[in-house]
Amino acid sequence: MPPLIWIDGQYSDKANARVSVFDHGLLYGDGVFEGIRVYNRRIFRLAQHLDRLYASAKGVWIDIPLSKDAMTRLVEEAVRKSGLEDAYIRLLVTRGVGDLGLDPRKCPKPSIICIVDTIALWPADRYEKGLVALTAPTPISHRESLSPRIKSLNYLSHILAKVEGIAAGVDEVIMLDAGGYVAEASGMNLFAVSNGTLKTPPAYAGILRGVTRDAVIELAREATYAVEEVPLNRYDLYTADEMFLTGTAAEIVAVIKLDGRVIGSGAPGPATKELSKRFRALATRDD
Ligand code: PXG
Repeated sequence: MPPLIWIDGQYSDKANARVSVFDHGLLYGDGVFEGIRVYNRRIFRLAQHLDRLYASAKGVWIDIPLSKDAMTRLVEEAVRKSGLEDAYIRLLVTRGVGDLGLDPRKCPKPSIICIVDTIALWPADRYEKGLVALTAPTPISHRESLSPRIKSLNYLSHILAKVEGIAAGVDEVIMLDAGGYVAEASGMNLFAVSNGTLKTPPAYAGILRGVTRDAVIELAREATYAVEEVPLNRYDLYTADEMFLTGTAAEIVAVIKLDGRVIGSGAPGPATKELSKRFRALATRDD
């Protein structure tokens, strides 16, 4: 099924979808976005994604020219029209078309783009065997610079980290914050499991608060795991029984080696497997 694209009121196919070269989203990365999954035609946690989108926009002083209700209807309609049962939605709001200067006052109206397509980050064997990861030399941006809580179109530090991992021949990278604590992966949140307790860095500390992260915390508590949102350093990851990553695109995937150290048994552990199962059940349930 080909991707379906909606740009400022018009549907197109991939070959015909066009944006202006004067769009500040392209010129400056001036915009915000969401990545959202559809399971069995149902959009997973759309309201939470839209809350985050509108909060990100507020964080960068973009006034989205559509109410949340209208945006909900737009995304639902695009998914329906795509005909896809399982899909990945990329929803963007850019500053809009302006001139070649930074001044956002030259951009009269933010542009809205909604792409409905599919995504697969890893081949199936990575979900079965787990990922090999490395700490990236590039840290995430300081929370008082460009807050990592804002899902902005500026992904260069995360992409640099990803490239550093690719150059080193690993599957994924772990990024540190300015204080040396572990923050997140290139596009995923991270969890360590030690003695039946899940630990993950606190959202306020300067990471993106993932929708999948929130769902996994809820599922883990339902499954009677203790969950702690605490600052973690690499030592906590090296010595954990299990480690896994969460994200809309990646879903849940184990990390079995970090910086050359084998994590736990060197295979996806029981908590990772149980939470993956519970996550799939939650995402695909039909009610
Ligand atoms: N941290 C960052 C920096 C992200 O970009 C997540 C965490 C997970 O959040 P959700 O809400 O999805 O659970 C993300 C989102 C990719 C890719 O190709 C990943 C994201 C967005 C776009 C592309 O890996 N992850």
